[in-house]
Amino acid sequence: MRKATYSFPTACAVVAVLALPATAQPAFEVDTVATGLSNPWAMAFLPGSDEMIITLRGGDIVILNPDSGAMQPISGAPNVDTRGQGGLLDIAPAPDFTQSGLVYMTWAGRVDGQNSTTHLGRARLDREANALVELEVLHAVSPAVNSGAHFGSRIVFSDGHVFAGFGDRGSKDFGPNHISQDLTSENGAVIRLTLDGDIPADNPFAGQDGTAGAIWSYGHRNIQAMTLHPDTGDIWLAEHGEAGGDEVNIVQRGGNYGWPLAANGVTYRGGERFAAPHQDGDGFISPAHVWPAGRDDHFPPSGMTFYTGDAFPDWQGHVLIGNLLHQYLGLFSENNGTLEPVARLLDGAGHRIRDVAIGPQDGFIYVLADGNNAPLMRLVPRS
Ligand SMILES: [Ca+2]
Repeated sequence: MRKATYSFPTACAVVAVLALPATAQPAFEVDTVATGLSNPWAMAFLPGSDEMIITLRGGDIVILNPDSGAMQPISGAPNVDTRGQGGLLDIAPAPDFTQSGLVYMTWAGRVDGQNSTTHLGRARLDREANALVELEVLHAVSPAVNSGAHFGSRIVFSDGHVFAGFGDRGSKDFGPNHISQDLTSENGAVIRLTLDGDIPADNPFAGQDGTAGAIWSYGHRNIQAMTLHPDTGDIWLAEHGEAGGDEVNIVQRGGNYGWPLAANGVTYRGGERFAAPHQDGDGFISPAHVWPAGRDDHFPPSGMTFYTGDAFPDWQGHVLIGNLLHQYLGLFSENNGTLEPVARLLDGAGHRIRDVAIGPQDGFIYVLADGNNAPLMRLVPRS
């Protein structure tokens, strides 16, 4: 395993005061909670504690106290394959974390020879030993592929099950045999498993010949965000398109989300269309929101969450989505499954955004940047 390096954080410091554009948005300050994170990918607050757990793509895990800035490395992370976009990816405490201490993770791992795939596993956090112990691989996405691209991935818990979303491994076969349209392939899909990693008998394709029973929805390109709607309980996800065509989707059981047969993006080279854009009646589930083709407009998403805290009352029920390429945190209003852009937060601050979370106690907006010397920031209302 290749280990990344990281440094310990400095104490919290207010580094900038940003006011939003002239609309009636609340002003906020940006605290730097920690600095020096080496390619962080995901963060989650640990229920029953003041701490958060953060993955570093190179294969390390740290626990951070966001108020003191104290950071503790945690041993026992899985072995990861860091080629390309691989490495240690998402992390999420189990629904019964306060009793079980279990955390679920996804990562890119080598399977055989040059072939790698996204793994879903869990381990128990022994906080006194600063270790993850009893690591179990619950599922390895099939088939493994010789590619360093598009591993996904995110984890959410719903309905007593674990859901995880994956990518298409960068396949450029834009026809009907694409890996995301192949029901024997779990790439480019959302899967649903029991918390122990078994395939539930009531999954849409379970028990059918020529299908992978773990699949819940398919026809996705590269899922980078998954979160639950706070009122409906629906799973929302965000996925990267080709050049443009980035999408937010509301996940339906057995749904086909169209990639690459319906796509609003264009090819990276030359910018030509390779598929009809999503449209009603095409047999695919249209996105809740789609960004158009064109490199200046597109919105390669990272983490996504609904705002549910008390610190920014005007933003209750709004959606926050990180934008990697254009380096801001998008704020959107949501109404009956449609999004409207409201503001670009942290625009001009110079950070690719990797993940976003709401502090369960303080309601502050925690924003994890991307990069080899990345900060964790939080947005705090300006008093
Ligand atoms: Ca789609």
